[in-house]
Amino acid sequence: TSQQTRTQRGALIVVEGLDRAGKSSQCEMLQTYLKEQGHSVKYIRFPDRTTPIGKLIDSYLRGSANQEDHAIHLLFSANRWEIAKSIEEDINSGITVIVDRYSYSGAVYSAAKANPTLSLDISAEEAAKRGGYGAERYENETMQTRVRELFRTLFERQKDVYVVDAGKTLTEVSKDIQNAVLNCLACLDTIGSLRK
Ligand code: T5A
Ligand code: NA
Repeated sequence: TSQQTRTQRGALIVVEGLDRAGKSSQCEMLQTYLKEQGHSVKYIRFPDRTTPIGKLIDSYLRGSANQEDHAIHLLFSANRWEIAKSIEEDINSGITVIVDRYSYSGAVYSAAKANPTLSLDISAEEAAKRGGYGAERYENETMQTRVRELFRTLFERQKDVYVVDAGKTLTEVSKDIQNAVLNCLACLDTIGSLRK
């Protein structure tokens, strides 16, 4: 590949966790940090409530509209597919994309090699103390406790998943996330230079 100019692709950084675990706060902080480090970064959150499909999801979550369970599941999926292509293009052009919630078997994973997934782990009780909790459909202890269990089971044997204790302060959580991401980006650089 000596004649070709190869763009170092961006990383796809997935942040998962319970409702109010602090995902959006941490994604913003990580975006700022990586920009300061000289990376091109984009931040996307799901559900993206601004698209036509996103508006349906939003009214479902706020309880002002009902949806059949399979239908809402597909709407969440469709909401990701709407912009999967543009995420893939961004990654291929060297932009690191931070996604606030994503399906684990997402479309763009095959395009990428080092994909840090950060799971913001917090107890349902701790999360319930946070601002705005309880406003949406799934924000109750029974649901969140079950979600936490399922995330743990799903992520248990996954190599690229960093479980972060999201019950700590904003700054502490942010430091843990930065360390995990720096490890992963270093790994990405190694892959990039081995390829040359
Ligand atoms: N959903 C979503 C599905 O069912 N299927 C899907 O496919 C997808 C994509 C909405 C719902 O949709 C469901 C899951 C959800 O039930 P969402 O819009 O991502 O999904 O909603 P939330 O997960 O609830 O996102 P939030 O924005 O409400 O919570 P975040 O992003 O986890 O938390 P954040 O950063 O907004 O922080 C919440 C509050 O806590 C404070 C913040 O200042 C804020 O007030 N906070 C802290 N306080 C103390 N210490 C810390 N370390 C703190 N970190 C944040
Ligand atoms: Na929520």
